[in-house]
Amino acid sequence: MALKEVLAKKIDEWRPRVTKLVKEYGNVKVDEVTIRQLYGGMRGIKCLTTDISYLDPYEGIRFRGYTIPECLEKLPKPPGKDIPYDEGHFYLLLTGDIPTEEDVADVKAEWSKRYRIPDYVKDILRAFPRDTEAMTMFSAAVVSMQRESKFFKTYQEGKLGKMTAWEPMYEDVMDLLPKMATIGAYIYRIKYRNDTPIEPDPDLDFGSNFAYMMGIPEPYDEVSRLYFLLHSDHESGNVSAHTGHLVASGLADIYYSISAMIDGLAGPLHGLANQETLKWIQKMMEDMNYQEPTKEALEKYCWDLLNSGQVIPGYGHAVLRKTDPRYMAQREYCLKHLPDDLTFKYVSMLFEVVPPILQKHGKAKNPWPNVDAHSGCIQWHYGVREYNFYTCLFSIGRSLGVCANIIWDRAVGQAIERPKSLTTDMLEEIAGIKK
Ligand code: HAX
Repeated sequence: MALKEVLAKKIDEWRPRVTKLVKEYGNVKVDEVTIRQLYGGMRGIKCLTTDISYLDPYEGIRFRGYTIPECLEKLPKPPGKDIPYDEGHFYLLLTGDIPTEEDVADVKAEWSKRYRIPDYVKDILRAFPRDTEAMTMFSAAVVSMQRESKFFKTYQEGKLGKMTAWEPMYEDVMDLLPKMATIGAYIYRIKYRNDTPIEPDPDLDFGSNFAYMMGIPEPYDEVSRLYFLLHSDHESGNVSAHTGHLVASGLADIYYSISAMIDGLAGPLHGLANQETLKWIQKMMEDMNYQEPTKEALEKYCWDLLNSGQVIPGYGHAVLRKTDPRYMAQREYCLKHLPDDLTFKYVSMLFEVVPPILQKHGKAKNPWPNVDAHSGCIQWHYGVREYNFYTCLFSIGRSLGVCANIIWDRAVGQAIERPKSLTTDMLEEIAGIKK
């Protein structure tokens, strides 16, 4: 059965569960909210729903109930390769089922028709001054394609029904996702490779096509598939996923929503952390004359950073309380494929050195590394050395999960988001400080 039919069946089965919860159990209390949480980025408040992924603080992410090692083992892979198709991972995110080879081939065939980006997108990208941030170009390219939206067209024609709204959203997602790889690679080639874009090859899978359009030989296809899978989703509350969901909740189409998601990734506490980490490590390597790292030298380096009031990039997490399994998956890749890479040796030794230091420092609730402590090192090894591009890679991966979430938002009729605000006066009253 084609993906859309499988999804339609799942949606029909799912809706009564949501309806029952809201109608019969709508007043059941889920959580309480404290003043600390209101000022503290709403940390830990249980106020969103998603079935695409769940982040356990001690176990890390599960995509549709599967851990990262389980996904890497169970999802279909291209012949002779170790890392699964992103097409199959998207199928899993969307349906909750591990796809067959045939299911993956269907998605691959759908995407292969849709890799090419319109000429006007190329013109827009070319019109940017070359020193424009890659993320700015990415966000603008995606929103520029809004005129293609079938969801928006359906709305304008007055045909957007609550029960059917997911269908044009699904079509938009299938149009946009393959283009995310093309836009990313296009920006890379015009900005950093002397304006030499490479057109997509429709016969290739998502990760291989990206590697091909980047102009980087194997095993960069494996690196790309792995990177996109690992970054695809992390529940709904992180800045990028939440921004995408929030914008879509106003019934904006996927182009507005994913452009906003990209903007949400751009900050140093979120998606930009991967380049900040690599920058920091490479400065450290330079200061140590590119010698093999020693524990003592790294310890001093970390304490100097902390004592200057800065955070150790790539360490800590708002939810996780153990080493991020996305970090571990990349570490395993490096142990297998690039054990002698000097940057990896630094990354590896920091893994030994930083957690005890952060514990001693006593501030960070989670002293362990997150995904961003590792990813830049692999990209650098394969020749992607333009730090500012790294968050674009994150954007391509994250769009897989955010798109799956937004289709389901429309399928179960998620309402427009509108939490309530309070003033400082009101909180002082609630706290009993002021009468
Ligand atoms: N180094 C030093 N101090 C740290 C720290 C780190 N890596 N992580 C947290 N802290 C500090 C915080 O700055 C905070 O200090 P103050 O009380 O003085 O403000 C204190 O510890 C408590 O913070 P927390 O509750 O443990 O962490 P938060 O939930 O507030 O923030 C962050 C989580 C990921 C933003 C944080 O750990 C951080 O800044 N890490 C470094 C940047 C980074 O790696 N970001 C990527 C995260 C993964 C991601 O989303 N990628 O997209």
